[in-house]
Amino acid sequence: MFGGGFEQLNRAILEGALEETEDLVKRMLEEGVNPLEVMNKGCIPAMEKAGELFEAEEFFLPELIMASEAMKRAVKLLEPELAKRGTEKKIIGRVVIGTVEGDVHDIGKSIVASMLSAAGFEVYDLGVDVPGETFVARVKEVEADILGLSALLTTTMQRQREVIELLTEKGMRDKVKLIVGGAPVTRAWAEKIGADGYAEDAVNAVKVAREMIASK
Ligand code: B1M
Repeated sequence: MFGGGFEQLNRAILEGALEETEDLVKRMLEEGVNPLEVMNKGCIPAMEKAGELFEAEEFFLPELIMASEAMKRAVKLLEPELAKRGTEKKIIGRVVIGTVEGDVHDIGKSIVASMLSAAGFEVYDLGVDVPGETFVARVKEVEADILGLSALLTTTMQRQREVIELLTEKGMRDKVKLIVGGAPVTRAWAEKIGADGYAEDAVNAVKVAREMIASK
């Protein structure tokens, strides 16, 4: 069912069909499909399409919310399977992650958090709409190696810069490596605001985080 199955799952998510989404994901996992492939081919394209339809005003907020809800159900089923595939048992580093203040988009950030966790990082996911002060306090409290800031809106990208400024103000900038990400975020933006790393997706976020730990 794989090729067609991914399309079917994309459609179910897009339609916000919660039960169908869950059934399809469960079936794929039972059939031994790689959970990362289910995520990348069966789920993420549906959210990309939802964004396009929203932009074209063919989708409005209620549809977007339903599609997100279906996506979250899929992610919930996939998370433990992704974690099981994590080969490293030893904790390789501590990561504090969250979506910046004013921004409630949590799907991408949560995928990044689960993948980091599966890769052997101890992850402190602070959720969404997280004030800069909260990030800084948590980094200090858990002595994080890495701070990950997600932003999905062009307006909230600016908060990433502010968190970096706050870390500098508190004399903590050299204590933690910073990764930024989210749909509008680019490598150029990451460099401009002085972040240490940028990742376009969850797989790359793990790669960048590993490199950061290795170079410490
Ligand atoms: Co919103 N939204 N949304 N939304 N939403 C976008 C971002 C938008 C591009 C849609 C559009 O117009 N095409 C647009 C932003 C435009 C802009 O800023 N220029 C937009 C808008 C405008 C809004 C509202 C303002 C709408 C309104 O109210 N009128 C509002 C804002 C609310 C707020 O935050 N204050 C809003 C609300 C919502 C919902 C609540 C309905 C819902 C979110 C539900 C939820 O998360 N619980 C929602 C959704 C679902 C989307 C889209 C359609 C999909 C986002 C998503 O989940 N993608 C989105 C369109 C789009 O992005 N194509 C859109 C799937 C996810 C797997 O990808 O999040 O990109 P992504 O994460 C990826 C990478 O970016 C990366 O890895 C992830 C996995 O591969 N990544 C990182 C993410 N974080 C990372 C961190 C890292 C590293 C990599 O290191 C730390």
